[in-house]
Amino acid sequence: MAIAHQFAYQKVATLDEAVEAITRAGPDARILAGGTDLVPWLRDDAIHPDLVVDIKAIDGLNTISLEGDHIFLGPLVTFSDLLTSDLVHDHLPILFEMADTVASPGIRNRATVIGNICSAVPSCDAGPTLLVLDTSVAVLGPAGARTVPIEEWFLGPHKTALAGGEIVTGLSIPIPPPPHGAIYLKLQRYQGEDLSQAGVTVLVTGDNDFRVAFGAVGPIPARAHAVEETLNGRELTDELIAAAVGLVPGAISPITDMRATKEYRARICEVMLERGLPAAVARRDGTGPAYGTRLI
Ligand SMILES: Cc1cc2nc3c(=O)[nH]c(=O)nc-3n(C[C@@H](O)[C@@H](O)[C@H](O)COP(=O)(O)OP(=O)(O)OC[C@H]3O[C@@H](n4cnc5c(N)ncnc54)[C@H](O)[C@@H]3O)c2cc1C
Repeated sequence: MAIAHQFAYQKVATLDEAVEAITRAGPDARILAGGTDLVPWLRDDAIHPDLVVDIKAIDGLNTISLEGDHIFLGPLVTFSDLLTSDLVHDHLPILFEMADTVASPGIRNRATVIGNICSAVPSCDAGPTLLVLDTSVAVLGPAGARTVPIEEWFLGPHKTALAGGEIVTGLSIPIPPPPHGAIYLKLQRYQGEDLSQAGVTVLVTGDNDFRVAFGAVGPIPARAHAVEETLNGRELTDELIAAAVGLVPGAISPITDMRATKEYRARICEVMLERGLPAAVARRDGTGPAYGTRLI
């Protein structure tokens, strides 16, 4: 279907210009990054913006940089950029593993990580991983710059902490102190271009500090704090894994939709955590499995 809705289009040269444009236009303005969500929504008549502000011509927005003990991702960093970045491979290979599960190369070449969390679809693959990494979302708006902790970012399906006139200018991701291990498990109906039926990211540090976040099994991707509290500071044993898995039903609220039933989603989350916990610990301890290996 062709795009039938009429809207103004503005290509901007700076982020300040982008903020000015969307502030002037009011709530019915949208930023255009990779367009992999925005364009289908326009085509399907699901959104009706008065103005679309294209930020793709702004120089330097696809930067991945090391800033002290953080990795910074600019607003035009795509999932393909994560796959090819040496910084990501060396410091946060979990971002590589997550990006490798997203869509197909054609989509990954355009789809930005920040667009993914701005769309705030419950199944967004970036969500659980950025949550366990305690990411900070940098925002610029008419009142200036501010930072939103990722745990306060997702407010509901398609709802974020972004206020009127604001845009996201970057993600600051702390690198957990070495040694650490992490894993992202994503269940899809088939390997390839399919959204998550259920996903979980597990991160473990040298002190057995565990972080666990689920995606696609609730209105927002979310940390499982009760699961983490049970695990924290303890050596992983079969009994501890069983105790953590027993807490999964209370940590998620899956629904039935075209991709899976809520019962299947709930069960598969238990299986994924059961496999993910020892695998994250094994990665931390240098015994694999290699990042990118699919365990589900
Ligand atoms: C065939 C297909 C398969 C897909 N498979 C997956 C998948 O497996 N996993 C997955 O998680 N997703 C998947 N997606 C969705 C994924 O491509 C998007 O979520 C993408 O990451 C969004 O980024 P974008 O740059 O394309 O954003 P756009 O489409 O340009 O924008 C998306 C939304 O974010 C806003 N936005 C973008 N950047 C900013 C910014 N800097 N500041 C403020 N607002 C901003 C836009 O205004 C818009 O509302 C798929 C999409 C398609 C079409």
